[in-house]
Amino acid sequence: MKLHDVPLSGNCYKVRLFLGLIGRSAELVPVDLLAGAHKRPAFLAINPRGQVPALEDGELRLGDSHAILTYLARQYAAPQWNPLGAATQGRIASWLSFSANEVQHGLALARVIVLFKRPGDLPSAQAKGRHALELLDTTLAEHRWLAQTSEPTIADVAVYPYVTLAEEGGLELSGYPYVQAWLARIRALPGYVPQPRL
Ligand SMILES: N[C@@H](CCC(=O)N[C@@H](CS)C(=O)NCC(=O)O)C(=O)O
Repeated sequence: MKLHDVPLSGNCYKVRLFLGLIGRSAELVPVDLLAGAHKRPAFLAINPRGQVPALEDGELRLGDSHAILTYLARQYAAPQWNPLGAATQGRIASWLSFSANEVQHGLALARVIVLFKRPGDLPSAQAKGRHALELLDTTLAEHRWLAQTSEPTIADVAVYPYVTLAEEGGLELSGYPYVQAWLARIRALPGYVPQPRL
């Protein structure tokens, strides 16, 4: 199995983290975004959307962090990570969408503006990020894990990276006690791997 990866990418970290939690490894293939390697034909043949992460496993070529988490959970992980109950499936899909929308356009965007000096509207991204943190804190005040299960699922793995990196986007986590407790629960899981920092 090969993971086309950028070490500082939170989207790639979702996959590296999940591989660690399920005790699997992948060959990490570095992609040079600055050199535009992700827009060249060799990479587009793996992920036509021209983004990392991208996974190769046998004949399968798959882009998008959430698609990859879903595949890995079904193919290699214990059922707890993506339980098949209808309500749980609905909740997991809802959190994966939250990760791709509120988190990506808020916490992740604020981080790339601050950390990588990318042009963008920082106050707007931070406001969206704070809104995402408020929603998370409200949920986590009542539930240990996002999908309201007794064990963590891929919903937690998808949302964790950009929340734990929120301070790199200028967002304080001190006002969100339930989010902080959830971050600590994830860090305590067997197989947890940290994200490299700049
Ligand atoms: N929805 C995608 C977003 C992936 C994404 O935005 N990847 C960034 C790196 S974190 C990327 O490849 N950016 C280069 C580009 O979009 O051209 C996912 O969840 O994997």
